[in-house]
Amino acid sequence: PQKRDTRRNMEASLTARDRVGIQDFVLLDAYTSESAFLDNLRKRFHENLIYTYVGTLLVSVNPYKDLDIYSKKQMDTYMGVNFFELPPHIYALADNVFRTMLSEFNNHFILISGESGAGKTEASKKILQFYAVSCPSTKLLNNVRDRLLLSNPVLEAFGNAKTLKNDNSSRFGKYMDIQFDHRGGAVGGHILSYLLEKSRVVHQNHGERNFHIFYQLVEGGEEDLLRWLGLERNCKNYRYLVQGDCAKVSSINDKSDWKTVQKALSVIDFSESDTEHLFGIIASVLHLGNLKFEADARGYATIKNNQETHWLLGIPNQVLQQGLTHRKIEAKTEEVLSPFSVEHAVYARDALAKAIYGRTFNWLVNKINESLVNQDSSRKMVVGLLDIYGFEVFSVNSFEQFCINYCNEKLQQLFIQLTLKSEQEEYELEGIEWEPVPYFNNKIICDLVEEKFRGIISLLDEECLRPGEATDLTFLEKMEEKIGGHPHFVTHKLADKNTRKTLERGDFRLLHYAGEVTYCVVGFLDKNNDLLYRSGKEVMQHSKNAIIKHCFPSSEPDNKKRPETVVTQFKNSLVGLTEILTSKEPWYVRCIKPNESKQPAKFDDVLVRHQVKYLGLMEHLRVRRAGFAYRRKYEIFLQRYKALCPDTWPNWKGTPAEGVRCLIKHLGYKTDEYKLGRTKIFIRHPRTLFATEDAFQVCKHQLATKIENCWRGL
Ligand code: AOV
Ligand code: MG
Repeated sequence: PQKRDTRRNMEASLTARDRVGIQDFVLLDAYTSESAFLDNLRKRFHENLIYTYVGTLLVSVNPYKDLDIYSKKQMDTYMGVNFFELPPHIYALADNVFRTMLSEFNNHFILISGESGAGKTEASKKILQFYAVSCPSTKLLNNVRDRLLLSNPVLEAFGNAKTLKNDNSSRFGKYMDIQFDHRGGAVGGHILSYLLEKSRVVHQNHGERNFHIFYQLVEGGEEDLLRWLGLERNCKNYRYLVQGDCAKVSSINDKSDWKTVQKALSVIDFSESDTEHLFGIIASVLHLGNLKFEADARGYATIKNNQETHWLLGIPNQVLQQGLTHRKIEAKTEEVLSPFSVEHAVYARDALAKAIYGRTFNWLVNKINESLVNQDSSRKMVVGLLDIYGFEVFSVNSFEQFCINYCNEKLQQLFIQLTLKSEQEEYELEGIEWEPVPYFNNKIICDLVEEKFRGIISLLDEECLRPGEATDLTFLEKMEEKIGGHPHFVTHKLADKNTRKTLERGDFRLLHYAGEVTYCVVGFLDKNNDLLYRSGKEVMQHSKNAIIKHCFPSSEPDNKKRPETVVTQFKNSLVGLTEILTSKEPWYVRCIKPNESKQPAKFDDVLVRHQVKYLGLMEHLRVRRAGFAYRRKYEIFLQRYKALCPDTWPNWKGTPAEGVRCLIKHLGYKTDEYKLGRTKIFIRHPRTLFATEDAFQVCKHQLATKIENCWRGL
């Protein structure tokens, strides 16, 4: 009753439909018009109603200010209430996923998408927080809950950074399984991380920062710790921290974030020596960045200053010096050391810094996973949360943006396949009358990037196999030759007169589903090869730092066997991710960025309209509106609700389809509310199913009481 009261109050305060718009686009009168869609979104945004449904899909517009809608009280309000009965909320979605999982004993995932800064990471955190509060709690479960929650600040510290688009931009992809037992207790978790943007360790564009953890350590680290690490409390002193010229960010408090991370590490089972080694590595990367090289009389590199690095890494100074200034080459029967030029040594130093950081990040993810392992081996169900880097376009875009935008292209493809494509195919398959809704299928762009032999990835890898001969420019020429005619690909040479003005000679442009992006080809080969000299690797094997020792095992295959290129590894990991996702029930949060200046209360029509378009929201709405919100196999539907009809309870003798027909007749379903397909029942509106579900709950309760009374009587 308390919940119903809250609901009534909310409804009362939300009476003026004109003011607050409509909470589900499916109910919008002029539903096919993009302007009406936009009007509704804008109206609600200005009333601080950032969430709106399209059926069960949640649209979220970033408010860029703190709203008082994430309190414990709000969580309580949304717990266990039917989806459409309260104003739209991320908690309603989380709760609905949770309860569906519990009633159907299956696995789910929530795909959170939208461009950089649209609010994906925030949304994923809200969902996790909701589960942390709403799940049953015991001492053991609370322990898991705390670890799940606290894995976030740690991973964000090491994997997020300020970019021009977002002060807390995810620079890695994250997929997290939250595991539940049959009662709904959170019993464990597992995180998969995808391609960390390692290049940021050694280079940041103007207005951007390195990963948060570096600034947290320098700003927040205790005096003793800094002294021990040989660091000074001044970011300006470190070459790896000054290139973006914005060490201080008003929205970020590095000092207090440092404290949060410290606390989190202790909860996630990090021993004192783990943290010592971890921060030894972070500091050593900073020191590594400050290493300077000089040319000796023969023009070879020697190290000018080297105070702390070797000590922090636990590597003899001589060994480190040699490893940074020479490479090992195999001659016929012996190995010879070939000295580097200064330029070459700088390159090798940066490569080593990136490798150290990248491998430490992977170690960190593994370590967190160890602490989240579910101790109970009984069957569990999962809700997967996918929060990946959003589509991004900067004034100069490089290999990193190419990978990130390719990843978004793949997720859009998955969304299309799971909603627009399969939904429409299912109606056809089930023999339901259907007027097809046309949509833009971005498969053509995915193919352009990943097709075997002639996709961009294949061409890039091919060039990477020709060291000495191939350059970034030959890669560009190869693309022009092989895919020059593709409608989504253009270069300076291929462009018409007008477009040519907007392209440099070393650029190529892709027409992504979310817009055009011009990539500068410089660095593509190098970043894709991600070469780390063997001597650098071997030097690391001397380390006394336990994490480094673990990250650079001596059994690692050397350069003789060619490792997979960065983009191919990434492509394969995305194939794996797609497989994980398609085995689960999908739910969607589509995040929208209201303006480019990160300001509250500013709704840029052109920007939002563009996102509504490319996120496929209008098409999704059309399919939803004309289609059916729910569908269940006859067997499953009958099994769950058969107790509601005397003819089907306790056992129905005929076919499941006949049973369902009998059941819904008894329940009084109206003919326009449902359709019967070949294997499934399709229900148009959620409210129909909710009414049935409510009746079922009452019936279940009555049955339980009856049984209890029986026992008492006995
Ligand atoms: P992203 O994950 O989608 O971008 P975030 O979730 O990091 O974007 O959101 C960017 C910023 O917007 C946050 O740091 C908050 O300041 C603000 N914000 C987002 N959602 C909310 C909300 N619900 N309430 C209040 N403020 C919010 V990227 O990781 O860049 O693709 O790679
Ligand atoms: Mg993010």
